[in-house]
Amino acid sequence: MSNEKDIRRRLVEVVLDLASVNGRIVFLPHERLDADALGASISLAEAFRAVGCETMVLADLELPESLSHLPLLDTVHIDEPGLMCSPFDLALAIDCHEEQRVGERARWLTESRLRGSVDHHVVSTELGRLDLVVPSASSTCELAFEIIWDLELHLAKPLFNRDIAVLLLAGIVTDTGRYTYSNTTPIVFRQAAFLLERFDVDLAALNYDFFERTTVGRLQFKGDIFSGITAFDGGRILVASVTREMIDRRGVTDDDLGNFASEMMGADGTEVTLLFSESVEPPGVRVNIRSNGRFDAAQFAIRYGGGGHLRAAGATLKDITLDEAMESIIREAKTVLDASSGELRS
Ligand SMILES: [Mn+2]
Repeated sequence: MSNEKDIRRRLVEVVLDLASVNGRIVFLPHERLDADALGASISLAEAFRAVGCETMVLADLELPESLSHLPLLDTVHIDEPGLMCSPFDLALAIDCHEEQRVGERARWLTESRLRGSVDHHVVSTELGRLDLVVPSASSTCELAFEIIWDLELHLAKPLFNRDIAVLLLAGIVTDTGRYTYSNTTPIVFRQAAFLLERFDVDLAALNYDFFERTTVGRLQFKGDIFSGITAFDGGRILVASVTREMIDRRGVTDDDLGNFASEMMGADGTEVTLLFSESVEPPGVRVNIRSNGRFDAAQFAIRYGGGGHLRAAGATLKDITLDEAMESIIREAKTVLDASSGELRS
């Protein structure tokens, strides 16, 4: 098995080869993209373009309002059926590595000459030669930083710029919960220090936009969700749910429900939180899973066709009602939690 450094070197070599012939590279952030997927996609696209490649970031839908304060959003293209463009030399899935996580856009992975990914989720499919998947990394933006750093050193030419700094910090700040989650390592602080020393980035404004800015409707929506929390297993599992009616009533979007699932983890004695929501695109029921690390959220999500990390994961179940999904997943979560507690006792 190749290690992370080998794969990164290989990826950089491929990019340099493509740069010498104006090769074409497409970046495919996962569906329902977040700051990390978008930040890494645009940063890498900018850096690879600066070394001579033609690049395109291709998202599945219009970008959510919650990301509208980020730079370079006008460089992002939205996929549509029959989108005409010449074939790509390299297609990279970003912040995911499975075809199903990019939905309809998976055709670009299969039709491109080379394919790969840059990701930090738990591996759930077989990886190829250009799949840089590092579950110990805080974020895909952390990996994007390393790739751009390698390119800078190799070419002895500055590639980071202020926009890239903002985008990388956006992904790192959100995926580490502003440097509070267990994935916050010395590496992320070193990267942040480098970016802040070199560029004038307003970190306080970035934090405000991601974590504090809200609306009255959103505050009321949060109250609706939290007032409906139910405790199972003596409070070890906390469950809440969101119907379309709740979303419509408050006039909000369901962009960042994961944050509510994380906030619920703060309740004393909680080991797992499950936040269920009726999803329109893709249709079905979404479950956001958070854990204190004793319950493997990633492995649990993979059973339902989802994925993620040890402490934070999610899945979307198709052709199922909210009640059905809740009943079967809560039952299964109890079984898994009981089994893992048994292992700890023995
Ligand atoms: Mn991420």
